[in-house]
Amino acid sequence: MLRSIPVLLAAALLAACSPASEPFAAGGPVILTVYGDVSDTNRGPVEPGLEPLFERYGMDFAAARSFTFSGLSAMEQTEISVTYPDGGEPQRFTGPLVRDVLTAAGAEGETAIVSAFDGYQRQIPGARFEDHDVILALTRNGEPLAIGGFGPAILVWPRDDDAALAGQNDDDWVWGVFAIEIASE
Ligand SMILES: Nc1nc2c(c(=O)[nH]1)N[C@H]1C(S)=C(S)[C@@H](COP(=O)(O)O)O[C@H]1N2
Ligand SMILES: [Mo]
Repeated sequence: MLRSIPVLLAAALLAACSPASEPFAAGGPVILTVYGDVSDTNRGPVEPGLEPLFERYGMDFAAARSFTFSGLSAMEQTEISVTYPDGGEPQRFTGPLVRDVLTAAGAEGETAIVSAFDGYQRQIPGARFEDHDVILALTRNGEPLAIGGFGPAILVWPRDDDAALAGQNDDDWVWGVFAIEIASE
């Protein structure tokens, strides 16, 4: 009986090292996939029959950069206190700068097409993310964003602090973000 403990330990250690456990070691499920004109990829093509949401929206790629919640949380976080929705109460959002996420993916295109679960899409020039400290927010008021709410991530713009964004409406505040395509035009 006692002799089985080292065996179990060895099995557990082996399991911890096996490829099947890597997604957990890497921080749980992927919440964001950046595809299109990206050079720093970490996954291959869309898998037919296994990635129905990509297929539903006609998202096709040979390679892409995927990010887990933990991976995005481990990047430098920026906090933005801002009213959202427009005219609402101030909220405190945190997350990585969008430009840092795009840089991590090796994004080389001009435009980011940001897609949400519900099919809502916004085409945003990459320069907007250079000119403004926009974040891919993962938390609101200290709580991780939930799916069903704004989660897994929402684009948050510092419109109350960045004079050039004053009066911006909510159109580019995409919630439920799960994919970003980098395109040349
Ligand atoms: N995923 C997603 N994000 C979105 C929208 C949407 O329909 N889907 N609508 C945008 C607009 S136009 C506004 S005014 C705000 C609030 O829209 P909502 O009431 O549909 O959340 O979210 C913005 N972000
Ligand atoms: Mo809107």
